[in-house]
Amino acid sequence: MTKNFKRTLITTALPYANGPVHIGHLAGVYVPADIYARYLRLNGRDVLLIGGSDEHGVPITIKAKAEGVTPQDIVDRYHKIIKDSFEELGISFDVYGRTTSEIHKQTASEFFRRLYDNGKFIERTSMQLYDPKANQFLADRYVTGECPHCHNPRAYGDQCEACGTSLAATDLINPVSAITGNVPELKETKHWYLPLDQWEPALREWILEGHKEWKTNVYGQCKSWLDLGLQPRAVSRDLDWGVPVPVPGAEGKVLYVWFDAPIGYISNTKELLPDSWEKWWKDPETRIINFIGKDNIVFHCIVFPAMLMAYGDNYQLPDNVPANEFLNLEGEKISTSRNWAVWLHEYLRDFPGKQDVLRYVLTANAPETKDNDFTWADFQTRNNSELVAILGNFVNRAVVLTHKYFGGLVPAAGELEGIDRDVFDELGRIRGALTESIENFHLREGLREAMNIARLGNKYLQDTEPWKVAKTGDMARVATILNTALQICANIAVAFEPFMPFTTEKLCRMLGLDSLSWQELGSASMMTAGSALGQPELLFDKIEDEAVEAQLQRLKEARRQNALASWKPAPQQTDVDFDTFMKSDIRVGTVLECERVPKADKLLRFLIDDGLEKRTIVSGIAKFYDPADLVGKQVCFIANLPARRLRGIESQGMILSAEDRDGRLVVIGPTAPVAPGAAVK
Ligand code: B3M
Ligand code: ZN
Repeated sequence: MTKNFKRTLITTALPYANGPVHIGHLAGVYVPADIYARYLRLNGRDVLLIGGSDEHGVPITIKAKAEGVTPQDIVDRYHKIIKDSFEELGISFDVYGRTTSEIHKQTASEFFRRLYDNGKFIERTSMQLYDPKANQFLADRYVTGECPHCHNPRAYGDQCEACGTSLAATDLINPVSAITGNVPELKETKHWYLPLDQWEPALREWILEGHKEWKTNVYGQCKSWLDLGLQPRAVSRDLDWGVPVPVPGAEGKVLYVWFDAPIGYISNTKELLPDSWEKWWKDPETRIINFIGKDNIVFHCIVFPAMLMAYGDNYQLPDNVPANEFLNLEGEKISTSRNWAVWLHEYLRDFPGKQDVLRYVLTANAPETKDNDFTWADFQTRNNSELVAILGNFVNRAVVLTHKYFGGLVPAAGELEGIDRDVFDELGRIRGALTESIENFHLREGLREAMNIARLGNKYLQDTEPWKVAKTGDMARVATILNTALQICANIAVAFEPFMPFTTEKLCRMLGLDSLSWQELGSASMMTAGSALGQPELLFDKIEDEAVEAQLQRLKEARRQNALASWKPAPQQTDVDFDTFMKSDIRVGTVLECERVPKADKLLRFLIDDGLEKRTIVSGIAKFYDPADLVGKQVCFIANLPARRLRGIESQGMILSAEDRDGRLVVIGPTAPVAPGAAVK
C-alpha cells in the first residue's frame, strides 16, 4: 500500500491546551500514530510525525476565566505539560508546535485571506445568540442546550458529544449561556461561511468512491453526513481569543478554531522545514495520514478537505483518516471536568520507567473498532502475566544462559534441526502477519503477533531444554539452541520497536545490536557468532497490588467529589395526613451506655434513659461515631415502633439521624438540655 508513495506525512489531532492529556487521547491518537511512524521509519521510509497544541477556542477562554488568568497563561502552562509528557512517553514527534506561534498566525491568516480574495466564502448577516450580561456573543462551548437530534440535554453550541452531530449554536433547544447561566438573546452579526454544499459532489466522489478502504466507522460517518446534505459553515466568530479575521470590517472577529487548528498541521510542518515543507503538502507522491478520535471525523474528512480544495494550489487530501473510538476508564466515560481520567503526566510520575507498560496496555486494549475499557486490574495483569512472565522471562533466560555457558559471547549455530527451522518458518509467518496488521492500522492485532514471538521463544526453550543438553556434554547442540534463542530475541527487538521503544533500546543494549531494520524481521542472522552480549537486565518488573490500589483510591476519591458536587436534596415526599403523622411518638432520651455490637461493623447498642425506664436501641451509625463520645448526649428517637431483633439484641425504637451529602449519619438531638422523655412536637 505504501509503496507508491515517496513520503508519509502523519498528523495527530492537536489537543486543546486547556488541560493535560489522558489515556483516552493516547489510546485513540498518539500511541497509534507513533507506532505507525516508527514502523515506517524502521522500513527506511521518509516520514514526518506532526503534532502540536490547539491553543485557540472556547475551552481555553472558559478555563482562563474560571481561574482568573489570561488565556495565554493557560496555554503556556498546558502546552509545556503536554509536550513534556509526550516526549517522556516516547511519542516521536518531528515537531510539536502551537497555534499561538507567529508562523501559525501568519499561515492561518494567509489561508483565510486567499479564500476570501478568491470569492470562496459567502458573507452572511444573521441573528446569533448573545449574552447581554456578559456582553458577548455565545459561540461554540459558550452555550449549552438540548441536542435537536438525540435530545441530550447537555449539548454544546458546536457539537453534541452524545450523538457526535456537529451543531450551530442556534440549533440548540433551550440554550443557556455557559458564562452567566442566562437565557441568551438573539443579536445581529456578520460572518464568513464556507459553502460546504458546493464541495459536496467533490467530497462524495473523493470519499465514497475513492476511499472505500477507510475504516467502517469513518466511512460510515462521512456517508451519513453527505447523505444528510452539507450546509454552509461559519468560519469566523465574535470572540477576542484567536487569529484575527484579516479582512476589512472584521473588527472583534477571529477565525473559528476549527478553521485555524487543522491549518496548524501545515504551520507546524513549515516551522520544522521552512524551505522544504511544500513537498510534504503539495506533491501527489506524499501520503497524508490523520490520526484522530471519532469526535473529530467531520472536521478532518469534510471541513478541512473542503478548505484545502477551496485553497487549491495542489494541496493534497489525506489518504487515510484512521479515527479510533473512545476509551473508557473503569467502566465510565473519561471526563476532564469530573477528573475521571488517568493523566499522562501523573502516570509518568507514579510509574517512573514504565512508559512501555502504558503503551503496551493501551495498544492491547485500543478502541479500534468499538469503545473499550481501561481498568487498573487489567493493567496489572497484562504487566505481570504478559510482559514479565512471557516477554521478560524469555529474553532473560536466553541472555542468562548465554552468559552461563558461553561467557556472554554469541555461540555459532551448527546444523539446524527441524525444531530450529520451524522457529524461523514461524518468524517468517509472523513477519507477514505483523506487517499486514500495521499497514492496515490493526495495531492490537499487530501487537498480538509481536507477542507471539516471545511465546514462540518460551516454547522453544521449553521444548529444547538446553540446560539438560548441557548436562549431556553436547555443547555444540547447546550452541545451536542458544544461537536460535538469541536470534528470536533480536527479532523481538525489531518487532517491538514501534510499540515499546524503551524496551527495544534496553534489549539492543543487552544483545549488542546498534541498528535495526524492519527488513531483518524473520532473519536467522541478526546476531553474529562471537559478538559479545551486554549484561542481563530485567526488561520488566512486577506491579504490586499497592500501586494499583493507590490508583483506585484516587478514582474513588474523584467519584466521591463528583457525588458531592452533584448532590441535591431528595424531592419532597407525598403528603402524609396530620393524624397519621401525630401517631409517631418522638421523644428525647439521654444516652446512658453506648457500645459497638460485636461482629457487626455498622451497629451501635444504646441504653437510653427515656424518663420512664431504660430502653435498648440498636442503630446503624457505628462507622460515624466513637461510642464513648455519645454517652451523656441527648438524642431524639421514635418510641412507638414495634421492637426488632438485630444481631440477637431487641431494639426498642429508632434513633433519628440526618444523612449528609456524603452518606455520613449525624445523630439528631435537642440544642439545649431537656428532661428525658420530653416529646418532640
Ligand atoms: N483540539 C479537538 C480535540 O481536542 C481539537 C482537535 C484539533 S485537530 C486539528 O478533540
Ligand atoms: Zn445529540
